[in-house]
Amino acid sequence: MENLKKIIWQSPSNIAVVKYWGKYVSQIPMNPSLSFTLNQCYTETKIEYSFEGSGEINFYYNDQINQAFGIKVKKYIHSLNLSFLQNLDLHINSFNTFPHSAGIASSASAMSALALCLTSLEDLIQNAKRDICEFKTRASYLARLGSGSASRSIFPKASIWGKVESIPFSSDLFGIDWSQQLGSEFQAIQDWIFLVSSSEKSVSSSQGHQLMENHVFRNSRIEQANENILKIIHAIKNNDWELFIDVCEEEALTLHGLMMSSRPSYILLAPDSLKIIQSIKQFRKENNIPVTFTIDAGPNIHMLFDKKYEKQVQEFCESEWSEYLLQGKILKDQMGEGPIQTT
Ligand code: 2P0
Repeated sequence: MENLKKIIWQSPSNIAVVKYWGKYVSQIPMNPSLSFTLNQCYTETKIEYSFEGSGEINFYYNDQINQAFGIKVKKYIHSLNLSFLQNLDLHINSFNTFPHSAGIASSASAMSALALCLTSLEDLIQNAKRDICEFKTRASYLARLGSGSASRSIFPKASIWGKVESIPFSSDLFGIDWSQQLGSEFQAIQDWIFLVSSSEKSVSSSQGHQLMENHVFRNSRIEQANENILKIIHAIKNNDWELFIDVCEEEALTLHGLMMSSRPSYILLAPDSLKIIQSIKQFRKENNIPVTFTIDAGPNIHMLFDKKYEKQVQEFCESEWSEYLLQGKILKDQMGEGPIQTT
């Protein structure tokens, strides 16, 4: 395409400690969720656009046409009904810094990066004078429509998505920036991800959310998540790692418990997932170090701890999980500052 202009955003994945699991129509979550924004695990998306077009969209992943993603992306963009796109041709190219479908929320980073590009394009073409706060809210709103968890990736450090009565501005429609609320002991959270398996997930998140619709524990799960978000907010604000650990692990194991008790049921944890969980608990108990874990909808284990314990955690990995270290199967990430526009 001639006369191409471009927009590039890098947007990270995030890890939820109170989990979004179950939704109503239009991507409205059944319960509020809270996540930490990651740093190293991100998607970079470039949109090149030209004005003389007819609304054509081409999607490339790593510079190669990707049919499966392309269909999803086109469907998403069309569903947004953005009138300013009518006469634009879009040439979209994306890459991830981490293996997609590895159980690291790739849809969160991918959809948030795309939504940020679209929001920038909207600003540019409609000459909108949005402040940064309004810009992020709009991007988060658009990201949610692509993937619920993506609504939280827009913000630095920590985000809440879903209405919580006691949290001003919280909403089911977009995530909010919760970075200012972190206690001093939660300023440097590390997330070391044990890549137990990087094969395709046996159940997609969309299928997983659907399983909640008629789940026998549905109402008690919604109640539990609403209680847990208040507890974890209290814990993070007040540097209460003990309470944080309790809630974090309850949420992770509940998510898998819900999948195991769904109809049909799914077991996404692998033998190593359980071994890693047990060894983290043992390490915590023996050394009195506040390290915990969470899990997404897959077998990988996210080990969370404060940066000041990095040396001890490294020693733990070397002694207990050396084969994981040697094979590059421990991805060392940490809480990050959120998306960056590079062009
Ligand atoms: C979360 N997950 O809160 C939960 C915990 C996975 C486990 O949100 O259907 O890809 O695109 O809205 O956001 C994964 O689900 O689902 C997810 P859609 P999404 O991070």
